[in-house]
This record gives sequence, C-alpha cells and structure tokens, in this order.
Amino acid sequence: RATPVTAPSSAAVAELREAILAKLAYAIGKTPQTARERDWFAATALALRDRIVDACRAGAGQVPNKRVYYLSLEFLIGRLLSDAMNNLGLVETTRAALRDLGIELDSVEGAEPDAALGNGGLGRLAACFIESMASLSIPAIGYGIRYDHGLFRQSLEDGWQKEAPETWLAEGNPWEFVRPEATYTIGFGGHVTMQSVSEGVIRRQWHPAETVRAVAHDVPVVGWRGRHVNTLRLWKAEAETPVELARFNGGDHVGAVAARARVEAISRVLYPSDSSEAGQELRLRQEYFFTSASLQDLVRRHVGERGDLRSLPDHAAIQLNDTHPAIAVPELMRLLIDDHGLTWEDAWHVTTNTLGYTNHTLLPEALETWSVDLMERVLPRHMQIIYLINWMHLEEQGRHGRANAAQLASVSLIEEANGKRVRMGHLAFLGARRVNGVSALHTDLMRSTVFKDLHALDTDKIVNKTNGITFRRWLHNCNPELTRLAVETVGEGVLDRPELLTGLADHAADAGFQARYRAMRRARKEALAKVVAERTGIAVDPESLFDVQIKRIHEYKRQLLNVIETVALYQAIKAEPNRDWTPRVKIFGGKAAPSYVQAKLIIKLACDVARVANDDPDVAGRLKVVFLPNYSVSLAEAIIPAADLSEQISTAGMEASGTGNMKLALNGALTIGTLDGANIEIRDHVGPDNIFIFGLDAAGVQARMDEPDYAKAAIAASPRLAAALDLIGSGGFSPDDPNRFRPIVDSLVHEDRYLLTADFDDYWRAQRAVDAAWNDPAAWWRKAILNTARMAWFSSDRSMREYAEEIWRVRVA
Ligand code: DL6
Repeated sequence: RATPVTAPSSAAVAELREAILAKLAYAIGKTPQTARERDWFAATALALRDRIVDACRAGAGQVPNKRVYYLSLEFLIGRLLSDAMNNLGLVETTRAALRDLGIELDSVEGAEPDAALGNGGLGRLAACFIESMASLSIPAIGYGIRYDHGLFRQSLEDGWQKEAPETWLAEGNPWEFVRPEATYTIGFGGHVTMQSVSEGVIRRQWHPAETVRAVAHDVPVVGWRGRHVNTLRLWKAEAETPVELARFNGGDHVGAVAARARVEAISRVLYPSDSSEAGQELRLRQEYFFTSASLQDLVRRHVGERGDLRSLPDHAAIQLNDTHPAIAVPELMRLLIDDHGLTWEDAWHVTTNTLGYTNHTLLPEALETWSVDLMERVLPRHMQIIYLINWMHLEEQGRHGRANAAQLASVSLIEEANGKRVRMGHLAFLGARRVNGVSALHTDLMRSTVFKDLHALDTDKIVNKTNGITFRRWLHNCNPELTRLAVETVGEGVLDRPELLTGLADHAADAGFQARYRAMRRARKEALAKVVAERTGIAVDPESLFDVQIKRIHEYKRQLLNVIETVALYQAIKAEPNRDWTPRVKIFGGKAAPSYVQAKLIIKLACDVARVANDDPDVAGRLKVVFLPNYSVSLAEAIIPAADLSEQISTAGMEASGTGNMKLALNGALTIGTLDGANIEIRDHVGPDNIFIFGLDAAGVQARMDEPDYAKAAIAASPRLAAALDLIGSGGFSPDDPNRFRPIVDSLVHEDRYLLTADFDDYWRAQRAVDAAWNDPAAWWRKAILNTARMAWFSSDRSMREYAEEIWRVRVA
C-alpha cells in the first residue's frame, strides 16, 4: 500500500499480533482454531480501533475554536479496515501480524461488509470529505443515519435487476461506539400552543403527538498518518417504549411491538433513490429525525462549552449536504427561539451565519419539495416558522421594489403550481450564508437557471466548490502498484502532497517508465478479469481495451447511449469481420432505483446485448460485454485501477459534477466524455489531447431541445443509429420477447429527453478515435500517464481547504 515497503519492526508486529489475539479471545470469544474470517476481521478491526482511540486521546481535552458539522443523509463509506491501516501506517505491520497467525490480510479485508449507507456520488462525496477533514485536522463531526439496511443488494436474474435487503450489521459493527448518553427526543405531529410571557412577547410551544429517541453511534475517522481523529455520528431510532407490556401480557404479542416497529422504521432502510421523487412521509421523518438530533447535539455541546448561543456562528459551521437536511433552517430557529429564548432576529442572525448548503443536482424531479399539508401534519411548528421566514423574505422584496408577481412567485418558499409545496432548495438557500455548486459548470447553471432570481437578490451567496476524491482510498489503497511507482519516481512526499504527481509527466514518454506503468495496469486487469469470471462466468482478455461505465443507472447518465454504440459496433464488426478491430471489453456496473422501470429495462438490454454478442463467433476476440452485478465501493476499488477508458457521457448540463470521472482519470483511464460537470475541469487539467470530448455542450443541448422533432431528424440523418435502433426494437436481442425493448426505442424516437440521438454520431466518431489511439501504444500510455500526473487538483483535500476558507471560515494548518 501507500506506506513505503520498509519491513515493520518485529516488536511492532508482535505487539499487534498479541492485541489481535487478545481481541479474538476476550471480545469475540473465539480461539484461532475456531475463528472464521469474519472473526479475524472483527478482532483486527478492534485492535486497530484501540490505536485510533490512542491517537484520539492524544488530542483530547482541547476544545477547538470552531468545528464543522457535516449533515448528510448518506455516507457511502464502504469498508474501513484498509483506510484505518493505511492512515495509521500499519498496513505492513498488520499483514505481518496476521501472517504470523497463519492468516492472509486480503481474506480478512474481504470479510468486512461494505457500509453502503448511500446511493452514489453524494454519499461517497460525504465519505471522502469526512476522511479529508480528518487528514487536514479540521475538527469535524459527520452526522447521518445508522441504517440497518444500506443500499439494496442487486442480483441479475436472466438480466433483470432483483433487489434484496443488504445486511451489513448482521454480525455487528466493530468500528462503532454506542453512546446512550447522547440520546435526544425527536417529536412528530401534534399541535402548537401560544403563551404570552410578557408584554408583547408570545412564546410558542410545540406539543408533539409522537416522540422517538435518537441514539448516537460513533465511528471514529482517523486521518492520514494518524494525526487527527474525527467522528462520524450516526443516529439510530429507538422507541420510547420498547414493548407495550399490558398488551403483551394480554396475549397481543405482535400488537405490543407494532408502535416500536413504526418508530424504528426511521433508521431501518436507506431510500434507494437519489433523484426520483421519494415523496413519502417516512423520508420526511428520516430527514427531520437526523437533522433534529444533530442540531440538538451541537447546540448542547455549544452551550456546555461556551454558554451563549449567540456565539454559535463563531464556533460552528453546519454544512447541509443537499436539501435532505434543509429542515435544519426552521429546526435551528425553533431550538433557538422556543427552547433557548432567543429573539427572532438573533436566531435568524445565528442561523444564517452558521449554515451552508451544497446543491448536488438541478434535475427538476430531484429538487425536493414537500406538500404543505404533509408538513403541517408532521411538523406543525416548523411550518409556522417557514411561513414567517417566507413572509419576511417577500416583504423585503417589496421594500426593494421587487413586488412583481412572477418574481415573487419564483423566489417564494412556497410553490403553488400543483398544490402548495415547500421548496426545500429555496429554504436552504435563504437559511445559508453560502450556497455552493459542485463544479464550475454546475455552479454557473445554478446562477442562471434554478436559483436565478434568488441569486439576483444576493450575488455573493453562490460560490463554486468543485468536488474532489480522497487519494488515500482512490489511489493509495486501491492501486498500490501505481502508488509505489509514483513514490519510486517522485519520492515519498507524494503521499502527503499529491501535486508532486506532476513529476510523473517528465517520464510520460519514457519507454521504460511506460512499460512499468503498463505492467501495473496489466496486473490490475488480470485481477479484474478473475472477478468478472467469478461473478458472471464471462471470460475476458486483459489484452483488450477495458471500457468502463460504472455509476447509478439513470437515463441522464446515458448508459443507453453506450449500449446503442455497442450494438452499432457489433453490427459493424459482423458486416466487416476482417477489419482490424480494436478488441474491447465493455464493462457496466450500477444499480437502478427499484421503482425506475426504464433504468431497469436498460440493464436488461445491456445484459441481452451481452448474451448475444458474447455468444457470437463472428465478434469473438473483438467485443465482449459484461454487466457486473451489485456495484459497490469495494467493487469500484477493483474496477477503477483496471480501466483503460472511462465513460462520462451524460447529457451536458445534467451531471452536477461526477467523482467517478476523477477516480478513473487519476488511475490513468482516458475519459470519453461530454462537456458536462467536472469533465470540463478534467479536460482543462489533463489537456484536450488526453481526453476524448464529444457531443453538444450545455447551451447546445438547450438549443436542440427547442427544435421540433429533433430526435426523428437525427435518426433519419444517421443510418448507423437507425440500424442499431431497428435491431433493438425488432427483438434482435430479445427473440423470446421481440417487443421487450420497444419502449426504449419509442421513447427515443418520440421524446429523447436526454438527447442520445443528437450525440450518437459524434460519440461513434470519438470511440473510433479511441480505437486509433489504443493502436498507438506509446501515445496511449503517454496520455494515461499524463492523466495521473495532472489530476492532483481533484484531491478532496483541496476541496476541503476551499470550503474551510470560503464557507466555514475555519483555519487549516
Ligand atoms: O456532488 C456529488 C454528486 C455529483 O458528483 C453528481 O454529479 C450528482 O449527480 C450527485 N447528486 C446526487 C443528488 N441527487 N439527488 N437528489 O446524488 O452528487
């Protein structure tokens, strides 16, 4: 791994070995003879956790001047063992200690379940950020939900996605500490009373109809070189009354725990949707549950440490990761006013100087709104506060002469078009000191589209903070061979200062260096080929170009464009079998939201195309198609270092940033992509000659959408596209059900909301440019090395420094 491969001292190995044995005996209750891999994992994790606690105790007792509180409904942290070992500098020590005991580290790592507490990019970003904050010694607490069941387990039955519950907690979680003393009461429903407390002062009191306990579970997050430890505090919902005894004793054994089941449902399952409408009461309950618990916790800490809540903005920065915790705006106001007696003005000052809001999508269907009826029923006091914030906000517009009805409607917190709904993005916007987008393009589009009118009221509020990824996981841990090559070439300092990677550029054209870089990739491709064979039974040749598209399945991400290009390639190879085709393996991975019918049909199409192409002797050795089931963080760690080509082909203007694009480019995969999200900044860093850009840009997309029948015209103009669609639509890949994919073809012909037809020909051209580049190995590997060399800016350490400086106003050493 990242740490230089100097042999650990025998004393250090012996000490850790004894610690692991002691945990195995006294915490797990097993002997080396009876221990399973999972037991060895738990014992190792517990032994390392002690080291983290030691690191934590070294800095204990000092109250930091300011803490960051990062509120996120998702933390897609994956496995933690390799992070912990790497950041503590104990990879080789642990390997040797386990080997002394006859155990291989790889199998122990493999026994750790992925903590899949997120859907995709937003959750994984939160995980990178919390690690980077620890590595930069930014005092921070991540707040989220301890879901019993993370993102569902995906299997493919005859190419159809099937979902099963994920069970990461089935055997407990050795990383966490339960903190019953940090338990808060969360209310729902009920009514609000008013009481006159003095002349002209009215106090409102919320009397919830139902209360739930939020119990803290802490996972320590250790930063690079063990210098600093932060906490990820995840809330579990528990009933106030675990069982209604009278009912139980009366024989109603199920009814006696029914109320408990309803309450505990709050932290039972992660919503398997990151962008479709999840307008369920349970989702709102989840959002309020974790937001309220987190705010109560940080308010209690502040009062304990500083006394006066009016100084909260000096000592706390609360970042809302998307709108899921936007209810923080009225909740903080409620806590400050109703529970702590601040005036409205003081409370608003504190709130708007403490909160920050990150927007992660402009897709209209993903911008959260809640019906006013539902809010009034579930959170009546909050609805009152929202109305008052809105009233004051609209009054202010009037005072500034902006009373035009259309303008007021566009900046109002209440949308009235389809019944009254609260716009959570607007609420977060008004309550925050800074609002940020996650790539330069996305931030520009925020200013010019969804938040245009709000932006006009305060043009300093929206700032850009382009996403980043932690190199500790996405280079050092997942690609030890490349890391070693970098260390040997530019020195060990590169582990601390990723910008030193630029030194690799000097070697990009060097044949010897290219051979080593290539050998690294070859080893990773062989490892991935094994995984593919185990999981799908498909044999792939590591000599082929590995062309990878891994991400949630969504129409705007356009996996379908890739599948149609695969079909066109299949047809072209069959038509001219003797041409010098570049051997390719198309690898797909990703989950579709269970209710997203079209996305699931796209998975089925990819699988049907795979079955036909992989069985066809005419294309053998030239084209293979693989859909790897159950895409996860740990699967990504196996795929990314093995990828030659990275597909980032979303419709321009629709992918807020992307972070998979950064991980793949850092590991030296060349990007084929549109001018969307952070692809643009990646192009600017790696250079236009080292990336394959195609398709309409965001402005072109808007213009094309205004043209009548644009899809029909594009199909008519492209015989290749028309032929591919004909084959798909006529059952060429589904002879058992010839009409199976008609809905896909029809949606393209009649609507094509994501402009696949417009971009298809240019995508085909770019893919053939990829073929040509692959056939010039010296040029290809030079480009790959330059990608690795020039991606340092995309470290999440850089992102966190920018947030710290401009949004949180926290000093970073
Ligand atoms: O900012 C992290 C990540 C971006 O990289 C992706 O481009 C974006 O799609 C994703 N957004 C979401 C939010 N979806 N909803 N709601 O996951 O955020």
